[in-house]
Amino acid sequence: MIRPARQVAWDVFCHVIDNYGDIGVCWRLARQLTSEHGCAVRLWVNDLTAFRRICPEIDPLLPAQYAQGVEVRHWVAGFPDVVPGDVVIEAFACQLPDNFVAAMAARRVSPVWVNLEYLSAEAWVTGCHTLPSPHPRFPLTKYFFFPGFSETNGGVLRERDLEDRRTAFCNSPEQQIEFWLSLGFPPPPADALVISFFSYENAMIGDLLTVWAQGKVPICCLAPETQTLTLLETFAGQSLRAGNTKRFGQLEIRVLPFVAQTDYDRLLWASDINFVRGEDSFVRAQWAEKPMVWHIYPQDEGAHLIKLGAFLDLYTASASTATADAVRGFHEAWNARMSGGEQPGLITPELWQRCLDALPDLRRLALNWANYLKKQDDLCSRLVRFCRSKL
Ligand code: TRH
Repeated sequence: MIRPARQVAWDVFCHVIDNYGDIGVCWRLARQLTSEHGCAVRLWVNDLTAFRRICPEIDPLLPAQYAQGVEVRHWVAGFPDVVPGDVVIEAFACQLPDNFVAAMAARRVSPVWVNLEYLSAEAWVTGCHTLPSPHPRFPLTKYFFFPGFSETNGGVLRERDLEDRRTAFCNSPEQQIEFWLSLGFPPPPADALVISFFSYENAMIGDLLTVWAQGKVPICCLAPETQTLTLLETFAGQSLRAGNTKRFGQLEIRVLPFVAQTDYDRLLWASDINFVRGEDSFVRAQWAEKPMVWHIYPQDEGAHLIKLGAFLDLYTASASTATADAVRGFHEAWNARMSGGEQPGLITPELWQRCLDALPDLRRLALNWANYLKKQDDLCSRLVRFCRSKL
């Protein structure tokens, strides 16, 4: 491929381990590098089928294609001999192909090599952010880039036009109606609390849906068609698929199709509360400026609970004790895992009621948090600046 002169060439490597967060983050980054920073981005992805779910224009059968200005390459075994770009990003410590690393070392000027790490609010992140690690064999240095929630680390992804797009959507009943119809549903009932519901297979889903069904507040639960469908079906006592609407007391469940990433943002903006998971939906819920519940990706020996606690400490720092307790209590229950597996029975009507009572405060908290984050540079800008300083 011929690239225009002076355009910095980036290779971004994404190894999808499971689900959609790895590609979710890499795809956002690749688009932003291209559209906002004028970079020529080649995105290597091992699983184009997963990619297609968040970006339907991807053809999983093509070894190379362009999508939204990004060159997308299928990362397969038997990696081709290509000339590495000026910057190489390995996302989430994915292992680069050996011949590619050798080609990096063979370049006249070594590429800037960055391992884009997982997002964490833990304090140690700042100390490790941008630390170099020399390659044991080649004259190459890899830098660790840690996303986070302060000026002293890598920040979080945020497109330049995100705020404008969100505001335009939230102020436009027409756009919202069009959005609901595009999902195959009418707008939710006006008196219902609208909850988007994206989580891992959490044994407490049934308990929570029961609390909602038997509660006083009408709830419209928007559940994307994912692996949690089986648990929803167990609760419903019937099979479910995208397009279904089912009613249980005060609870209406709508099973949504899995939508493109840009539409997922709209879903978060259109909901009153967002249940999210992993990394990317978790960040997007923060930009939606709505109360949220995070189902963190479970790690061995409960490491994720430390990560969860670190985030909640920051997120609730300005909250009243009652509000902070409601947030923490619900998150602890939703993320509870004992050595034998998840613990049903922790989600109670009282726990949920504490959240409902705190809702006005939770809305303020979400807004304050987003305003705090908005004062900082976004991850992509920080990454570009860092890489430029090493070029
Ligand atoms: O899917 P996730 O659980 O992803 C991951 C992976 O498990 C990964 O291995 C782990 O390392 C990481 O989490 C922390 O959750 P996440 O990060 O929220 O990614 C989901 C993506 O899917 C996000 O980009 C939003 C997108 N999405 C859509 O595009 N459409 C949809 O309908 C939904 C529900 C999500």
